[in-house]
Amino acid sequence: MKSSTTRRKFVQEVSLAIAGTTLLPQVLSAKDKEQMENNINTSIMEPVPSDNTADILIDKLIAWKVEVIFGLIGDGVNPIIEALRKRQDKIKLITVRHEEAAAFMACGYAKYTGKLGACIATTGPGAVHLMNGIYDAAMENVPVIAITGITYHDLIGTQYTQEVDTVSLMKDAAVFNTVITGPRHAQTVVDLACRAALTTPGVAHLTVSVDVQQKPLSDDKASVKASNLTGISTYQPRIETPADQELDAAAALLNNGSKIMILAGRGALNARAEVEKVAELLGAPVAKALLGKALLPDDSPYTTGGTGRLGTLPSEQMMHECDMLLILGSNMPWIEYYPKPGQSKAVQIDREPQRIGLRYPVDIGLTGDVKATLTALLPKLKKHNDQSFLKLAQQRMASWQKMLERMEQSRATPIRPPYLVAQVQRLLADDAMISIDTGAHTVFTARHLKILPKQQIAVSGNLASMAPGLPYAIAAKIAFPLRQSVAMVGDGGLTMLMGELATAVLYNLAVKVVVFKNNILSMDGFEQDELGNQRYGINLQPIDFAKIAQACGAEGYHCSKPDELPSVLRTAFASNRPAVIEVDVDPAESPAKPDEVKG
Ligand SMILES: Cc1ncc(C[n+]2csc(CCOP(=O)(O)OP(=O)(O)O)c2C)c(N)n1
Ligand SMILES: [Mg+2]
Repeated sequence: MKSSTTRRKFVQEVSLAIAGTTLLPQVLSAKDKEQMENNINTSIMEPVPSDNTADILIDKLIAWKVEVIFGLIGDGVNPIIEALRKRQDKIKLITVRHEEAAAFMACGYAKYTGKLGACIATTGPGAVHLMNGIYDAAMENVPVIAITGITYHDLIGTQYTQEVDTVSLMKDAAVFNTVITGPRHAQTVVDLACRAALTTPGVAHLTVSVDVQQKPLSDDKASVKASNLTGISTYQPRIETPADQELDAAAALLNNGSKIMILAGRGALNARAEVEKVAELLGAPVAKALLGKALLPDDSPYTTGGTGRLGTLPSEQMMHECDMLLILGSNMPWIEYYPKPGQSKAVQIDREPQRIGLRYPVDIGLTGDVKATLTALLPKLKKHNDQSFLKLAQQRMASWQKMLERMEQSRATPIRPPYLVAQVQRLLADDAMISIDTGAHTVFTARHLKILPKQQIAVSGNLASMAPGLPYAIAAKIAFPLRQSVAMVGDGGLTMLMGELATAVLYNLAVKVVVFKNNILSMDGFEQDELGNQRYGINLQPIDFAKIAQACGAEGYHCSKPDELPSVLRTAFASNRPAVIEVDVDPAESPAKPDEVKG
């Protein structure tokens, strides 16, 4: 412990609820959960008079069990960086090459762990760079705290160098967003920010003038009203369940359905057992939104796999044939893949009341945590004796899988993306963390990767941004160093943030980056075709990613021959260093809609 912390007095025993409980997929092992429980905070520290705003801010983050903060330094946050330096035994600063990556990493870290992700950037350009990753977290209700600097407190509004109003910048995305006015204020407001990020969940943003960051507590005179106010570093996750009569009404409706379909998303990730029980009881197949892919393994008899634009044909067919839809924690955006209006009754369970009825006109909307609500609902559901709808789904899935397997076995040259996904799949550990970027390769990976019960995926689902694949993979490896971390990325997306290969090397993170190299922005090419437009602006000047990787100090591999792919991947995956495997894939392979996939 550093001298400044030894001086601190432990004043209060408090408990910190496990961060983001409701976000946690069940794939976390007992060991992971134990590790998280060990992270329960048991004490908060009372600042001493010489502590400045930055010290208090970082001590508070430590009290909230933030162990890692992703960011990039700058003179707008130097005092905060100094506070981090002094506490590096408790909180680690991971220095990135681009702040956008820092925000994606904070978001990815939170997605994989359920804990609070954290990022830091200097004022002006640094803060501006964060924004894409901030929106990624905001649009998926991922708990992230973002720290930025602002100019000197008496130069605000004077068009001073790098002056950006970072509160305005974050306004649209943040659930908590304020200026820390001094060390006293930091004592309350950091707690409020962390609690807001974890309970909403979403992005909390705190910004501090660079000179205020250095102001000691002894120099900060309390206002009359706030003299005794200090915060408390605790929170309880919001686990709501609907009222009993609402559950009765939902059960009555569901018990009346004959062809019942379930659509499940990210909000159901922690409710695998409950979803399986409902599916079994109601004879209802489960279509998984992309963000809910890890909810059920792809070989589960209850699932028709993905749904929507990158889903399966059986999901689409069953959705279009059901007479009862149960939506669980999903906001799946592709309206045309829901039942036709009027075709089906619907019950929706979502922790956010604003999401009820957003994509489909439901008959009953229940506001509540999916796991807790299903637990309360299950005893009210009657066993559905007719299982023919589920059986039909299973038959359709069997022939769909056969067709996909034909594609996955094709050893055509150039390499077909389904073959690449299948070859990667063979090397994935049972508890691998798979980060997917945005593009045609997202469709191939979502469709052909058969997820296992303990595996996790992270993808920019709602923002659908290019470039998070590598940052997510880095964050995953930092969160769980012993687990395999694989990024499936396009050549366009990787180019955007490939500087982070140097970050992986710096921290010796053995991430495996699989590049679908087709030398085009393929997804958009196909979208242009669909519109009947001529292709324009899609070509990428080819880059030798293997050499780029090597130049960064990572391992770089290239493969263009189907027969060589298994051994190239095996070598790259066996290494304990970061590795990029660029694979020349067929740019003509269409990320087809479910009903257009041809084996
Ligand atoms: C930051 C950002 N810019 C642009 C887009 C629009 N877009 C979506 S997919 C895509 C192409 C991605 O190309 P690449 O990474 O090479 O993957 P591919 O489609 O070739 O598999 C583009 C331009 C986006 N989603 N995000
Ligand atoms: Mg591409």
